[in-house]
Amino acid sequence: MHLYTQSQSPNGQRVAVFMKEKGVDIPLTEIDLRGAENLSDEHKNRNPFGRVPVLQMDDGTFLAESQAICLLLEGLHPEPNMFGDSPEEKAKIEMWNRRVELNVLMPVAQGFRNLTGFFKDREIVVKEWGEVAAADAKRAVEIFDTHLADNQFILGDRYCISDMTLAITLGFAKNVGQDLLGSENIARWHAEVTSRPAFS
Ligand SMILES: N[C@@H](CCC(=O)N[C@@H](CS)C(=O)NCC(=O)O)C(=O)O
Repeated sequence: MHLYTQSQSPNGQRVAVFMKEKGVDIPLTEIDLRGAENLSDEHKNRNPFGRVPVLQMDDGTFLAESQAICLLLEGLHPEPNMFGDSPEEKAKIEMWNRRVELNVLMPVAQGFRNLTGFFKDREIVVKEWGEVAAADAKRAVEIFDTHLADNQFILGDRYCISDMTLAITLGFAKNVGQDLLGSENIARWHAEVTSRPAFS
């Protein structure tokens, strides 16, 4: 296997932290996003959407989407379990992970892209859209904060991939000027999650 990624990017971090949780080491190539290497024909041959991370599997085919890559690694390295055991637990983890991706990760990313213009060489940047997206992320994090008042982790006392996705998203958000770590329960939970060895 070979991983094409950008280690500082939130989706690159999702796979990197997941690999550490599993104790898996995969040789990797860093793709220069700033320099638009991800938009080259060579990379679009790996992923026509021109995004990272992408995993080249042993049969030579490519697997994109961080969650799909993590799911493959979960199947190959079942312990520690990060996607759930019972059908009910798996479904709840999927529910929370989608909530994180759709309501926090996506708006944080849109806020970053449209407020900083980081990718202005390849897309139209709308500052007002960035402001709306950042405000949407803030509102969603308030819901997570309320939830975490009564829960050690997102799924009660059970650490799972949804915690990982949210913690990485909020760490990235802080680095790009959207600090969403201020509320009490989020701060307590984030400190606990990021103290795990996989986050070191
Ligand atoms: N849904 C995809 C999103 C991948 C994605 O948006 N990756 C970003 C880095 S976090 C990227 O490649 N950006 C480059 C660009 O937009 O040109 C996943 O989960 O992997």
